[in-house]
Amino acid sequence: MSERTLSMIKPDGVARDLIGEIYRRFEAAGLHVVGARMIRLDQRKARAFYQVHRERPFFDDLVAYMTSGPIMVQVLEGENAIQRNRELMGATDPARADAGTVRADYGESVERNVVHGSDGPGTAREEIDFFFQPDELHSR
Ligand code: IDP
Ligand code: MG
Repeated sequence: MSERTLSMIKPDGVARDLIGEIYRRFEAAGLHVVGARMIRLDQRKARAFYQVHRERPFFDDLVAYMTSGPIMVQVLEGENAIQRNRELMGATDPARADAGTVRADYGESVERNVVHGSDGPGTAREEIDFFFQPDELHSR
């Protein structure tokens, strides 16, 4: 079933000019980029995006990291896009991520792990709506 997911290239990925490399991996895996934008999150927006983690000890550091520079936000569309993108990303902690995943190849730490991807259909819908209007998305 074709579905959509929200992806972000986090500030460390943009700063290291990994946009093209990561988009190449999406496209090679059959994930179409149907909407994309470069933005810089402010405190309010970063805190809102990561609401579910607000009680975690790393929350303030996470917000500081995510507001430290520009990010790319994109919507990926394809068969099993949510799961497929999570597979390309690898585990949250790059030290535990499978070889060949984005996080294993480029992640510096459990926090600075280069990419975000929605973790299920509900969060995918919410996260896409958080960043994009329907007319900004262009299905293949
Ligand atoms: P995910 O990005 O693999 O879905 P989540 O548990 O949803 O992982 O955590 C969101 C983000 O918060 C992670 O991608 C990472 O940047 C950061 N994070 C998660 N766990 C830790 C931690 O234990 N220490 C520091 N940062 C963390
Ligand atoms: Mg998550």
